[in-house]
Amino acid sequence: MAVEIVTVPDLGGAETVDVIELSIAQGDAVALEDSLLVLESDKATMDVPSPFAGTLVKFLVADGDTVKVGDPIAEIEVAGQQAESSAEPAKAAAAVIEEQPEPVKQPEAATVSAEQAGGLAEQLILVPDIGSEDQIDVIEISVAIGDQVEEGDTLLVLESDKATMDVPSSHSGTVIKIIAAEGDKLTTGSEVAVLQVSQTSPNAEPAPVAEVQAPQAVVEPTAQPAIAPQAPAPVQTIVDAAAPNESGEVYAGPAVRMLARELGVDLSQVSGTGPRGRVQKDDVNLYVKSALRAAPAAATGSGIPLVPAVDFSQYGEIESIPMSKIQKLTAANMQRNWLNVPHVTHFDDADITDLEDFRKSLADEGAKRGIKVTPVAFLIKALAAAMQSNPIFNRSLAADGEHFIQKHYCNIGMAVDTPRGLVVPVIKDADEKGIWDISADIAALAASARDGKLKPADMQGGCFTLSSLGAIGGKGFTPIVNSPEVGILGVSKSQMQPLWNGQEFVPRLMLPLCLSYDHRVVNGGDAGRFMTQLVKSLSDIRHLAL
Ligand code: CAO
Repeated sequence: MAVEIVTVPDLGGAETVDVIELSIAQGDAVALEDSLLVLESDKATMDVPSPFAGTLVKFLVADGDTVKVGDPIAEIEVAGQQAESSAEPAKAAAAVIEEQPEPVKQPEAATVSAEQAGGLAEQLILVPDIGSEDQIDVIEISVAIGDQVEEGDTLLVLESDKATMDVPSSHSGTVIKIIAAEGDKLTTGSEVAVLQVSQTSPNAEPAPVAEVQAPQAVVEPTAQPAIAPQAPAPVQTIVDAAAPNESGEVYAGPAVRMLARELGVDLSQVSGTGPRGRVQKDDVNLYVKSALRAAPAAATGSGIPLVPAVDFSQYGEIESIPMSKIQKLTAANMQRNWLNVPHVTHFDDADITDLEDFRKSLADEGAKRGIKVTPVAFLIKALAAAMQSNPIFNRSLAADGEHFIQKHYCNIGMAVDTPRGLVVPVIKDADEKGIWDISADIAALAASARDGKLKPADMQGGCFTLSSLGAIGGKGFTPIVNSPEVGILGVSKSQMQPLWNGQEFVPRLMLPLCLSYDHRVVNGGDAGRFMTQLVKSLSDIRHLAL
């Protein structure tokens, strides 16, 4: 074991720089080229990558220190090396840098571990010349262990603040090890992956340099010989950190800019807590957390102000009653439909005097059949007929907002009031059924609904919904469309009313009908025609036989 001292490398002209970030902690394992700390000059930030693999014994500088070239900055315990006496750390460090063996692979590194194994060899793949010495973030690993790759296939993607770069494979083979990881910083010659290649593979020549997918400038691939990485340049200028982005004078490094992009954060809105207001990752995270906390207080996802929570107990005794699953679903569906569908409700009354006489006349027959015929059966029958004549009511708006879906079947949902909440079983093929069959379906489905025995299939496939409150009361209401259906008929309580027949007022049983429709699909004229037909057939049910 030996303790090596890392010193401040060439600063590219700057005399002194500030230590603005210690990237790792004492005792951390350090791989070759791992960033140890970040220095900052007036113009740029610089990562100091480790020239050794080992364990960080300690930093010799602290956050905020000012340092110059050659100053000792860290001690790293390197495995498998003899200790060297170093009375003067700075000099010793310099010696270490000069004398250390090449820490990365030599030119033949591209085939370094080409151990023969039945005609197969291991091939180390390196980052080819990327045209700069910048350390660039790995934003995507494009392959997985076991993948078969061809020469030129992308292995990973690098992203600087100006461009993304695909790093292609210089060989064809099977990926057996991925060395780089997302978030790593790589530069020319960095190790990417190990492939198992055929020894007879002719592609000893390496892949061309990555194509730079910069928005404006595409750097043409350059044929390169096998990368012969040098000992890692200990300092790489990352970015002109003082350069403002489009949104203003933002002082942040590339990793922070990438994080902000990923999270959709406008960096100009983030307060930097680093030296000279530099925005750090923690600042971005904190900004996002605060934004998320603030959002619910101001609005829901639709930007609709929330109803403020009220502590009702301050006004009297209360109890909290858990909602059933059906009640929660109904609440969500009603809100969704109410917010999404432009509703219009059209009102009319049907004279059901004759219908009721006829219905009552069926009582004996119904008793024999064990079927009770209620007004709802006639309503469903009349609705099915009106949908046949007005097929626009049997449409839905396609999800793309550019098509109508015309249904050629006619299933009618029926709202059922149950102790657990509102459910809507569906009477299938209502257009093909007679009053007896519809009545039987209504009774069976209403019973299943109240007993909680409806199956999912019983509630699926509806084209239109009937909500009958006639047995309960009311003069009219505005039902909410059960989207993606486009219409719903609300029925209130029938009442005897004086009706002018042209000569005199006569008592007639009038049934209030309320047709709500989705005005994206149905126009007022469509609704008027639909309702008129409905009123006509309920007023004279002989029309239902036509
Ligand atoms: N006007 C006056 N009386 C009416 C009527 C009307 N529009 N509709 C039904 N009635 C009468 C029936 O004639 C029946 O009386 P009789 O027993 O004397 O013949 C009685 O009311 C019961 O009828 P019903 O409406 O319950 O008949 P049904 O079994 O065919 O109804 C169902 C089934 C499921 C529609 C009904 O039970 C129900 O749950 N309705 C509530 C629907 C609802 O909650 N809608 C609101 C949804 S939005 O919140």
